[in-house]
Amino acid sequence: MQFHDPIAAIATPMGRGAVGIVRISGTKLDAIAHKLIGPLPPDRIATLRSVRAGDAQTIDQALVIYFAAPRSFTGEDVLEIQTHGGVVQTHDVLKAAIDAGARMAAAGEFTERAYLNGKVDLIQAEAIADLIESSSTRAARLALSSLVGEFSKHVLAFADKLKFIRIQLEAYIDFPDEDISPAALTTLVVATTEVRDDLRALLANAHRGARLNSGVDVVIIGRPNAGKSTLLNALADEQRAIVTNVPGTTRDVLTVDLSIDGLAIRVHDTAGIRDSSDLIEQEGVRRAKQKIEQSDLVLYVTDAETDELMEFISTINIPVFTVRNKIDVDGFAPASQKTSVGVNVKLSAKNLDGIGLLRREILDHFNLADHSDNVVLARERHLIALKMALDALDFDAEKLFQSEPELGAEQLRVAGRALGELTGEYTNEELLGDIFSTFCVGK
Ligand SMILES: Nc1nc2c(ncn2[C@@H]2O[C@H](COP(=O)(O)OP(=O)(O)OP(=O)(O)O)[C@@H](O)[C@H]2O)c(=O)[nH]1
Ligand SMILES: [Mg+2]
Repeated sequence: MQFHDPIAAIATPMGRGAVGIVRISGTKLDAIAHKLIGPLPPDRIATLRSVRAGDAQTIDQALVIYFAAPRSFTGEDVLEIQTHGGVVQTHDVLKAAIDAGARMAAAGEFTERAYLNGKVDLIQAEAIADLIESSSTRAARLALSSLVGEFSKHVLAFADKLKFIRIQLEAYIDFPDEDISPAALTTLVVATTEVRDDLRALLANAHRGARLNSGVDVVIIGRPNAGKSTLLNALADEQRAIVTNVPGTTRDVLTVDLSIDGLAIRVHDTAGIRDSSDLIEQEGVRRAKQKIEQSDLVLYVTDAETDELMEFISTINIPVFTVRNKIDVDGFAPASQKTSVGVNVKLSAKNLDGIGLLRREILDHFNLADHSDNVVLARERHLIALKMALDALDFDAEKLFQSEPELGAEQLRVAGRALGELTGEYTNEELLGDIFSTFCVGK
């Protein structure tokens, strides 16, 4: 257990509430406690105390709980003071804690200490932030599963397996006169292949989880008057964009955040694409095209079987759903059909006919329609590390282990190291700074 100087912060949101919690963690807590609330109360027993400011004046009656190291969130001694949750009150108690010898905690510093003291690994520490930030129940559940160690468990198991294979391989390297026996070779090759396959599956699930975590960008494009803004409103379930029968109504990109079955989606409505002499419209068209590059999916809205945008659409190199709108006019039934580049959907945005179909196809496209439990809530950092491990294992094990076992062992080491960086077994200051600085103060 490492001990650090005492830090303090308000752990509850700013503003008025029934309680406001001031949390203190570190060494020398008894000295601070003495000035603040008298002797430390018994470990883990909620105790009512008077809280005193630096000038010995009583500033609050509060419930205090002392968590003796190492059985605390940070692994250090922790004192929690549950004040009456007024803005002034909570700040006064924090100030008193500072006057008594603590210093203001930096963002994420409590969690960083929990990590440094081995209470959580890096994936779990990140999951704490993701749980707090989660925008849907599904994302919250996944964050919790990471927090209790589900994601880490897989990663650690793979790392262990890789280490085991490497040690076996190195045993052969140490005795160069002996050829690796066919049976032993087969075992190592099979084990390596297994790890590689499992890692690939984990990466795929992590990709799905990353989308749940950060959301996806979907851009609606098409000719003027095709019904793009009407479609946005239909997806958003409210009248967000102006709809008129005047072609060229939308100019600015209008973004609406919505959630389909737990998937956070940013939908961008854009100006109808056409050659226009109107300066404002030209700029709108430029922005529409620019938005395509930053998106994960294009909804190409058209109200005819073909239009002059077709050629332009075929040059887009991200997935495109062709949304044939206004089927109420032509008398088509709502329908959807998967194609090589995306999906064709027939709907009426105005009559909300077929919108459910489109929603389902979007979920399906991002592979989130099934509620498989294997999804892990991943961050970009996790995807990179998993990919690095997978790349390191991209070799013909049978050939390499026989012909160049040293190189094989090195590749296994690199893969293991990438997994170690994931859990925080190997890390550096900069990475930790990046991760914990995004936390809120008091966490
Ligand atoms: N009959 C019918 N009319 C629709 C449908 N969807 C949109 N419209 C009508 O088509 C016209 C244009 O709709 P918008 O949603 O403004 O079209 P847009 O593509 O955003 O147009 P711009 O912003 O000008 O590019 C409006 O009069 C809508 O009411 C539909 O499904 N059926
Ligand atoms: Mg519009």
